[in-house]
Amino acid sequence: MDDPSAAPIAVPGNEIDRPVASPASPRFWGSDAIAAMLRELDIPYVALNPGSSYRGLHDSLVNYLGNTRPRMLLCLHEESAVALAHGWAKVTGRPLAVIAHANVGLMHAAMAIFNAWCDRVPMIVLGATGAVDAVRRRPWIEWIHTARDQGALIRNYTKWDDQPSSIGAAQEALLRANMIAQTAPCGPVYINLNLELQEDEVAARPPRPEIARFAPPTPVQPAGPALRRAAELLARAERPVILMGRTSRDLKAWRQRVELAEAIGARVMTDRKAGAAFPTDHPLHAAGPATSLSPAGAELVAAADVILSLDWIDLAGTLKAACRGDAPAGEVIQVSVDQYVHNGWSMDYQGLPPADVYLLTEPDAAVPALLDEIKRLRPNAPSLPASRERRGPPPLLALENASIIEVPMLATALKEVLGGAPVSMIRLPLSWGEHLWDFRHPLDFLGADGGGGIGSGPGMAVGAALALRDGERLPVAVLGDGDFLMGATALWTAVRNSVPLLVVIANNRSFFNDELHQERVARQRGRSVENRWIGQAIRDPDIDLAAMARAQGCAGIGPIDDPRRLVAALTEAVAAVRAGKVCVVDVRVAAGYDPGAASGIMQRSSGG
Ligand SMILES: Cc1ncc(C[n+]2csc(CCOP(=O)(O)OP(=O)(O)O)c2C)c(N)n1
Ligand SMILES: [Mg+2]
Repeated sequence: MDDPSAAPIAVPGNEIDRPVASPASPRFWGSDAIAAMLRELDIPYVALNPGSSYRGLHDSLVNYLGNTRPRMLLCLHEESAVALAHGWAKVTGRPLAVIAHANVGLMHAAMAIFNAWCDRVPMIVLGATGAVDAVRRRPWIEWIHTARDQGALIRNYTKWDDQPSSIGAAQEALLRANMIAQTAPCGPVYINLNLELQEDEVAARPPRPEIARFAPPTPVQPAGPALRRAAELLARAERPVILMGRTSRDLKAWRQRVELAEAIGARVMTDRKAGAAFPTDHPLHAAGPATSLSPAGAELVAAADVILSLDWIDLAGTLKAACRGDAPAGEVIQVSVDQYVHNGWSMDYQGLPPADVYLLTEPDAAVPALLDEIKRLRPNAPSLPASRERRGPPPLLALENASIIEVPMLATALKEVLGGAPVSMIRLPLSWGEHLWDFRHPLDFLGADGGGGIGSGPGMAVGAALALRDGERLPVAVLGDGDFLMGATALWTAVRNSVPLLVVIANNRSFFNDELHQERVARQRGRSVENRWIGQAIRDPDIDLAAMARAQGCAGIGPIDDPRRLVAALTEAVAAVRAGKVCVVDVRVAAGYDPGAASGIMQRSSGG
């Protein structure tokens, strides 16, 4: 087993939460072996909210490993702990560990785990339960916090779970968890560590597994007839379209996608639900990034003779909407391994798309292979079309003349304040229009929450900002007020761990998305649309969001409701973040969605 006294790595922020050394002792407990495995697996942080069910493991992390590699990130809610690991994974592609207390902690974590599942991010969730042996259970509390099959709480939206009953089995479970979580489609996995396993003393230290021999597999490289057929279709296509869905944050893969589109002159559509996949200001970028299909996107797909889906989220729904229910005229090439995690409980797999060629592989592996073939078949790339006119945010002057801040003005002001400085848009609100911000790098935008579970924004922003901390990018999250309020206490963890982050709240004082739904229903039923705000508006009293931020040690600015004060407020905020702070700016915005964003979300395919 690894010697925990071996030199700790310099994890930034390591200066806090330093434990005093415990007396040297040869004694060793089960949880020590489990903690040591987390270090072996090179997991830098564990996000957690404490609980006695894992007090053994907690002790091992602090007193055996010295709270270094991994280091604890105390969160105020399990949902934040999971969201934090989710945000981290969105940037790095790597898992953090999360520890959730027996059943109740896991129940709190559940929605966030669902988000991680739908977003296909790797994550290792550890849990615990009271003594399996009833004779050993502490009265009352350990009985209510013991469940027979705890993994069942989240089994329907995790890739794998286990409850090992020996140290050897726990080591193997962690190796397997690490491997499965990081094999595409990535996802959360869960290991439940019962009390005996953690708290029983171990006479002999178990042998150290050879971690390198249990690494996640490398992606399958496409080859053979299917690859050749796909390349032929693309090389001779006249109106090819590429739907760029879930892709990695890898810059080389980004450039290869650009090269592929250019090699065949394909128009590209991108998705707001996924991270940036293609430069939005490239002449071939023709639609998106949108949450749902825009009219421009629909036109593009309907007119295409070949459609290449790079793990596009809801390909069937896009084709159906674009072709008004008819089968697509173009030939469809599907590149995705997503079906490996489709199960009988969650319908997040979406409709079943037709696929004339199906490459069961990841986009990052498929693109270079397709490029090689295509370059042979079509050595001369077509010339690029003229750049598309992109609307862009309103001019700065609009802020001088307006009486109320519209959401697009947030983009105007952020652009003014940030200039050309590198930024990572960690999250954008539902009200944000696709034309407001260009993405030119895979880290320019990180996508959405995956599962549509509101409240994830703050936690994900903290996790992503932690992963971005040592880079040059300014981490920015523009959150809805509803999203912020459900997860606001996640920010304390950022302050505590010196993670700079800018949060701008598009505060329309409402769960506005659902006002639009109520309006729609009232309209359909011939009832009063004026009542759409009842049970939705977050007013009377208005909530002082900046004060909620300040209460946790963030800088808090606002409420800002005067358009003329917006640039000054954001200038102050960016300076605070550049000085290492977490800064929250509460901006009172007019309620309203970008028409493109709103229409698709509201519509049922039946027209309802
Ligand atoms: C956990 C959860 N509860 C409720 C919803 C339903 N819902 C979808 S969007 C939304 C409103 C979000 O409000 P906010 O973040 O302020 O954004 P806005 O719509 O006002 O722009 C709600 C309540 C959800 N998706 N997730
Ligand atoms: Mg709102």
